[in-house]
Amino acid sequence: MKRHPRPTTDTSAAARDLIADLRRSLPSGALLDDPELLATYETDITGRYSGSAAAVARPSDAEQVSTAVAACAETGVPLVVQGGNTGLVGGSVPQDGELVLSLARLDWIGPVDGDANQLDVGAGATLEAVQKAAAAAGLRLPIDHAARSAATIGGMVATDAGGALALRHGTMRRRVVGLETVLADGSVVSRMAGLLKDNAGYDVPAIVIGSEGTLGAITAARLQLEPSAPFQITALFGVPDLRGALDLLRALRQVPGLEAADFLDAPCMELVCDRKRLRDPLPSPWGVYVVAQCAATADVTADLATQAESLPGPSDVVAATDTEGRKRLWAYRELLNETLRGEGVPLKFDVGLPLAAIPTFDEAIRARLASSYPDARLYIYGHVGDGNLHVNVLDVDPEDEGVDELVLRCAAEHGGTISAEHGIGLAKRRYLALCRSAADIRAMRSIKSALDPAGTFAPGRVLPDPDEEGI
Ligand code: S2G
Ligand code: ZN
Repeated sequence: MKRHPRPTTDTSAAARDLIADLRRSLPSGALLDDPELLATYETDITGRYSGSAAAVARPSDAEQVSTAVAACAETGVPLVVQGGNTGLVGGSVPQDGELVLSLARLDWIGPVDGDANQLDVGAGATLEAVQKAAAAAGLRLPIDHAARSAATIGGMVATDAGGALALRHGTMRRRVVGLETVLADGSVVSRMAGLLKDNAGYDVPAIVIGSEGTLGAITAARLQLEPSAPFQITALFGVPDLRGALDLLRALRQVPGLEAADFLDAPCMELVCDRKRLRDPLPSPWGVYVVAQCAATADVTADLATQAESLPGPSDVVAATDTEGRKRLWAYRELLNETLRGEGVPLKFDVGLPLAAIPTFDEAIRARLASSYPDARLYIYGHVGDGNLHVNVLDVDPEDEGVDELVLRCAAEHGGTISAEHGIGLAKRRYLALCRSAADIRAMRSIKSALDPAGTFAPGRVLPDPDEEGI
């Protein structure tokens, strides 16, 4: 388990001042400092990142968030903002001595604005709760991923989360039409009108979206919903390899309403069928499995069949249009993450690649890992439609950063990014220069020093230490 390094300043005295301050200024029950109660906030979902919190503040509204942030600024104790603690890059758990600012209690969901098909939600509302609220109004929040029951909207906005539907609907950024955020001095910037055209001044909310809690604490968002699609079909294809998956994707783009094209390789399918006692989805094994989904206003089954028959290479397919049938087909893909966590501490990578580079990246990463880590188990899955691969490596010491550099360098060499949707956090900050220029990183530093000059928000996340820039 990688423990966060101790922050440079001695925070024990400052932490005591902070705790005393917050005891006075927050409602009772809003501050936890009993070590027994802190544990769940201190370790991430993979078990790879952990630290010890000075305390956990659990405000229930933006004003209390502002109070907590101002107290941290006053006492010099850094903070880490936490939603559902489903982050995967060590960005949502404390370094030793930090305050965890849990926004889970800001879980309110407003009424749907039926004129604009928009919805105001608190940062602590879970994705699943918001999806249900939208469905109750005959609408849809077209963003989804397997951690929906725990992941919060605030965390998803802070990381500009992607998920399976980004292929057609874009990432979280495209859903946000209003934002409220608390900045490092405790001031609250609120733009929740939801105007689709509003270019009055700099777009401060746009800078905070995707900043992973390093520029502000997001307390609320206004989300753009879409009308529900009356017809949905999920099809699970077997193809020989990732080149076959790209041929399939090209064909599926002709089908109206294509919104997702996820994949899993043969080791993934074998593992999830074995550990979750699932029947093989197709009569014979394939090198790669693609789970595609279309949501349309009319039945597109025939269009899908036509495109499936047009493929240049061998393939097989099983499809479903009913809710339970579609869930069964998605289960192979959705159960993968918990299955992999059940095997030990997975080293998880989330790279984005130009589509054409995916097969050569896949070949290169397999060869390099086999040569440097012959005993490692490798599982590759993700969202082939938007070039986002999740490379999961098991049976390697979680402290061994050699794997991180090998995978991330390989992605950069293939013209890709070291983070497509999970973010940089603490895990990848050393590698940012692999895919961002020095000028780009300098601009990021200017933004950080302008909005958080004292480094109150999440120090050490996203931006490399100056001496680390050489990677
Ligand atoms: C996925 C979810 C997080 C994980 O399954 O698409 O982005 O555990 C991942 O890898
Ligand atoms: Zn993903």
